[in-house]
Amino acid sequence: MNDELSRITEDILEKIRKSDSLEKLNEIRVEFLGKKGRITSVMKNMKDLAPEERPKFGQLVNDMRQKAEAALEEAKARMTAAAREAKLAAEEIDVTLPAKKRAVGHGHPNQIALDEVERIFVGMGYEVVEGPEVEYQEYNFTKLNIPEGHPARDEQDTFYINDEILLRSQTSPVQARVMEQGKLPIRMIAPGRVFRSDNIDATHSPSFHQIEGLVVDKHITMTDLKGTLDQFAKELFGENTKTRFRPHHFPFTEPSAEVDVSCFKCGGKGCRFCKNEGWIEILGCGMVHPHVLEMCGIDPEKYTGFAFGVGLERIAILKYEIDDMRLLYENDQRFLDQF
Ligand code: 2NL
Repeated sequence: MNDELSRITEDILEKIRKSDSLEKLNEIRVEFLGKKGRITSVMKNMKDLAPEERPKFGQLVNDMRQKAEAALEEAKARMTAAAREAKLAAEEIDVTLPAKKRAVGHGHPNQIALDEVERIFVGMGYEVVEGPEVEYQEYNFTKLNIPEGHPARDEQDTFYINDEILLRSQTSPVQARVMEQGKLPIRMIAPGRVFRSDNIDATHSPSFHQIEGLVVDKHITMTDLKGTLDQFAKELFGENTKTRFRPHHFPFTEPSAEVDVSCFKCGGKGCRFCKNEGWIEILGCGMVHPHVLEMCGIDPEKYTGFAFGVGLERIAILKYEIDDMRLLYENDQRFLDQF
C-alpha cells in the first residue's frame, strides 16, 4: 500500500507539472482528491491493514494530500499570474502613436450659406418661416398678381400635379399665407426648395432653393428696402461692399429692381470674376404691389411693404467660388470635404 501511495503521489505531481490550464488543474483535483478520487479510495482500503499500522499510514496519506494540495495551489497561482501577464501584454497601449481621427460631418455648402443669410436677417429682427413645397396655383401665382394667362406662368415652366396644384416655383406662397393670417407688422424670410422645368446645366437645375424676404408695416418705403439690402450685402460679402439698384419688372412688386453688389474680388475695378463689370447681380426686389397686398387681405391704403428674392445656390456659388452649380447636387465627397 505504501508503494501504491508513492505511485499516486508521483503521478499527481507529474500531472500538475504538465498541466497548462486551470480547467486541467481542476480535473486533476477531482481525479485524485474527489469523493471517488484515487487518494480517497486508498483511504478506504485502510481497513485491510493491521490496526497498529493504520495511524502511520493515515499520517502518510495526509502528508501526501497536503503536498498535492500545495502543488495544486502553487500551479494555480503560477497560471493566474501568467494569464494576467499575457492580458496586460496584449492590452499594451502605445501612447506615442498618433490618435485616430474621428470623421466629423459638416453642413452642405447650401446649408452653410443659408445659415449665414438667416443669421443676418434674424439679427435684423426677421422671422424664418417655412411652407409647403406642393402648392395651390392660387398661392403660387394668382395672389402674387400672376393671373391665369399671364406670360409669367409660362416663363416659370411649372410642374403641375393637376389643374390647381403644382410644385411651387417660388417661396412667395409662404409669404402670401403669412399675409393672409393678418398679423401685422410682418418681417420674415421664407427659405426653401422650389421647382422649375429647367434642363440641368452649370447655372440651372429643375430643383433649387430660394430665400424670399417680406416686410409689411405702416410707412415702409423704398429707402427701407435699399437700406436693408445694403446692410445684407455688407454683412454677406464684406463691409466695403456697395449695392446698385437697377429698374426691373416683377409682376408682384412695383416699382421693382435688380440688385448688384460691387465685386468683392476686385472691389469694383473689374476682374475675371465679375467679367470686367465690377458688379455682380445677386437678387431681385421691389415694393409689394398694392394688388398683392389687397388679394392677401391687407389694406394697401394703410400698409406698404417691400419684398426680395435671392437664389441660395447663387449665394453659395459666389461666396465659395464654385464654378458649376451641379457640384452642389452631386454629393461628391471630394467636393463636399472642402467646406
Ligand atoms: C428674383 C426675384 C423676387 C419677390 C421675389 C415677393 C413676394 C411677395 C410679394 C412680393 Cl409675397 N414679392 N417676392 C419680390 C421681388 C423679387 O424675386 O429674382 N428672385 C430670385
